[in-house]
Amino acid sequence: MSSSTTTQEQAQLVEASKRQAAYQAVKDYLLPEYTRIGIGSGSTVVYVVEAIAALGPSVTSKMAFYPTGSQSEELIEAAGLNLQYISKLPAGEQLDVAFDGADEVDEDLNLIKGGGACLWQEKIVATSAKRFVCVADFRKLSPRLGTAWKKGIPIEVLPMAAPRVLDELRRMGALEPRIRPGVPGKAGAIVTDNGLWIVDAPFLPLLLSKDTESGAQNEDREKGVWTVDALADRLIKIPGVAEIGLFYGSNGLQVASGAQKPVAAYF
Ligand code: ABF
Repeated sequence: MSSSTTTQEQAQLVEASKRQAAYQAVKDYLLPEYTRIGIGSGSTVVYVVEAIAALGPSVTSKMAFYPTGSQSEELIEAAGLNLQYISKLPAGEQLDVAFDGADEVDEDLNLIKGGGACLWQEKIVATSAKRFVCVADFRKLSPRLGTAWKKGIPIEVLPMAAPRVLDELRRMGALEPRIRPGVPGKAGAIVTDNGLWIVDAPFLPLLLSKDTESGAQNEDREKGVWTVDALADRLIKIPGVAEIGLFYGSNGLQVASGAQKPVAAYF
C-alpha cells in the first residue's frame, strides 16, 4: 500500500468518524420538543447540520438555530433551517441544547476550542444552553489537554494588547506563544468575527484537578505545568484578553455562567 493511499484512507476514516459522531449526537440529544438549538463551528459541525436537516421539516420547522459565527450562520441558511441570533434571545431564557466541535477533549471533558478562531461566540452560545454537546472524533481524546492539540490554547485578544499578552504568557511558562497569522502568504494576523486577534499559547500538558490532590501543584507550576482550572482563571484575567479557548468539562461552564456542563463527547 502506498503512503498516499494510507493518507487517503486515514482522511476517509476521520471524515467517517466525524459524520458518525455527529449523527449519533443528533439522534441522542436533539429532542423533537426542542425549539432553540445552538450550532457551533468547524468541519464536524457540518455533519451535525446535515444530520439535523435530514430529520426533515416535520421536525425542524418548529426549531430555531443560533450560530456561533459567520461559518455556522452560512451552514444554517444553506440547509434551509430557521436562523436566529443569540443577541435576540431574551434575558432569562436559554437554548435547549448546543452542539459544537472541539480541538481536544480530556477525560474530564475539559476542552480546547478555538482552532477555527470562533471561540468567543462559541462560549457565549455554549453557556446559553441548558445542555452542551461536544461532538468529537477519536483523534481529539487525550489524557491531558496539550497532548493531542499542540498548537496551543487559542486566546482572543484586543490587537493593541497583543504584545503585552505575549509577555505575560511567557512569564506564565507558555512555550513560544504567537499571534496567529491570517491568510497564508500575506502579512498580518487573523481577524476574528469580533474584529479581534488570536494568540496561540502552547503549555505543557494540563493537569486535571484531581492530579494535584497530592499537593504537588506549586512545584509543578514553577515548571510551567498548570491545572486546567488554575490556568483558565489566570488567563482570563490578563488585560486585553477577551476570551480563552479552554472550556471546563466538569465544572467551569456551570461556575462561569450557570449553564450546564458538557454532557457528551463522542469518539
Ligand atoms: C470549533 O471548530 C472550534 O472550537 C474548534 O476549534 C474546531 C473544531 O473543528 P473540527 O470539527 O473541524 O475539527 O468547534
